[in-house]
Amino acid sequence: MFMIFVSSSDLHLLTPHGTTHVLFPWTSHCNCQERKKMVITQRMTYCMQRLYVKQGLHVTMKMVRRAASKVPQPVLATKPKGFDKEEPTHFVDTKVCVVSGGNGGNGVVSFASTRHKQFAGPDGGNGGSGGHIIFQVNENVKSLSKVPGQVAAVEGKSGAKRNSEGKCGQHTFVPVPQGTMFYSAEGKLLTCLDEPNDYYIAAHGGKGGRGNTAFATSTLVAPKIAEMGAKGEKHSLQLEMRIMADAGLVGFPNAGKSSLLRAISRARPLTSEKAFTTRSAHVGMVQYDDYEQVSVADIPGLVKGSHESEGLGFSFLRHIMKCTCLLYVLDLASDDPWQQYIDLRYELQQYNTELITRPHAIVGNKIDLPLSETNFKAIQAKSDVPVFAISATEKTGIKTLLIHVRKMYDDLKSHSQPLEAHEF
Ligand SMILES: Nc1nc2c(ncn2[C@@H]2O[C@H](COP(=O)(O)OP(=O)(O)O)[C@@H](O)[C@H]2O)c(=O)[nH]1
Ligand SMILES: [Mg+2]
Repeated sequence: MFMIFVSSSDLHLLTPHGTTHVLFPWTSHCNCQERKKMVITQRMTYCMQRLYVKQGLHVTMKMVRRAASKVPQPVLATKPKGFDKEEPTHFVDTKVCVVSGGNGGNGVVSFASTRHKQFAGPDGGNGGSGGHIIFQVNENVKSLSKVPGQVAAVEGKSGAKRNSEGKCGQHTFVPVPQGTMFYSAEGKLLTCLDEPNDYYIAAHGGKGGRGNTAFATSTLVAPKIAEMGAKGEKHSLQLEMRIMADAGLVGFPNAGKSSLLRAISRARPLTSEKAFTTRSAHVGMVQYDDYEQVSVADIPGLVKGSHESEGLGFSFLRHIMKCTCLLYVLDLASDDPWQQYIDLRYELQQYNTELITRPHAIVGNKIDLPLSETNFKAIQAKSDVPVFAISATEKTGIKTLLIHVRKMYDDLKSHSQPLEAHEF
């Protein structure tokens, strides 16, 4: 029997004699998009037909399609981390930014005087316009950490004699992640950039002033007036990301959320036995062998009464609002992990009832500790959602969990409904 299997770089065929043939080298023949989607292209069919004729192998398109539609496997980092940076960089999902458009250049008063004509009339040029501040979606930007607190555009240059126009100021482009929402200082939603390459002109530059040539008329042949350039717009904006991560880790302090994020990605939130070690959200990317990436957020621990601003308050419940699906991380070694789950759901429901309707799964952590096996079985019996037993420090059960996370992600993507933009 022939078997086809797809690796991250090639499509292989395994013959009954145990020899493998590279059917299609993805990396050399497909572009990035094709590789990502595992599209079976015309080029591939041609490649396979050639191989069929050459080696007398019977390969049907159905076999290839079945191989290509296999479940994507997570790829966990095997190399040690490059450098041991213990100062973690946290995720920035909101930012205040003061934007100011460039001022327009001034128009000038000037009179021409040539060799043959001493008073040759006005020749003062117009000033150039100031640049705009433009926020543009860039798919490579994942957080607002690089957005500066203040952005000022280039000013327009003043005009000059001989009707020379001043140079216009260049527009300043600020890259932002997809799904960035812009609020005015009063909290009014101005716009949301949802599509790739969408842009928003946040502050217009001022128009350049007119030089005295523009004011010359039949009755006023030598005007001594010119305009000043208009001032650029200046606003204070609040930027906020609509979606922070595809999956959010929700749990009480010390459940092992940060340890889990460290185990599945290259993010490095601090872990410790002390409660509230993580004080800001961290996001890590989980890689899959079909080149897809799923972002997972470690959200600081909730406590009972978080919805009434107990513990670290609701700022983290706001973060949870920005995760498309939720993973409830429970400490299986604690006395009653099921009660933890009920309490967590209660806190989320009190904050926003929509939160508990989001796709979710239960992750029972610390399966390596005594008593956890019994607790796990008890949760499994009570729960109607998938329950996974893992050990974040021993790295057991991680792969099964990540395959399920990918399934949730794919389901959500296939009927994707953008999360609602909300007013402050
Ligand atoms: N035995 C064991 N300890 C764990 C496991 N996961 C986390 N811990 C420990 O639990 C403590 C709290 O972990 P941390 O990731 O900081 O929890 P967080 O507050 O939910 O982020 C740390 O001392 C970890 O070493 C696990 O799977 N097994
Ligand atoms: Mg933590």
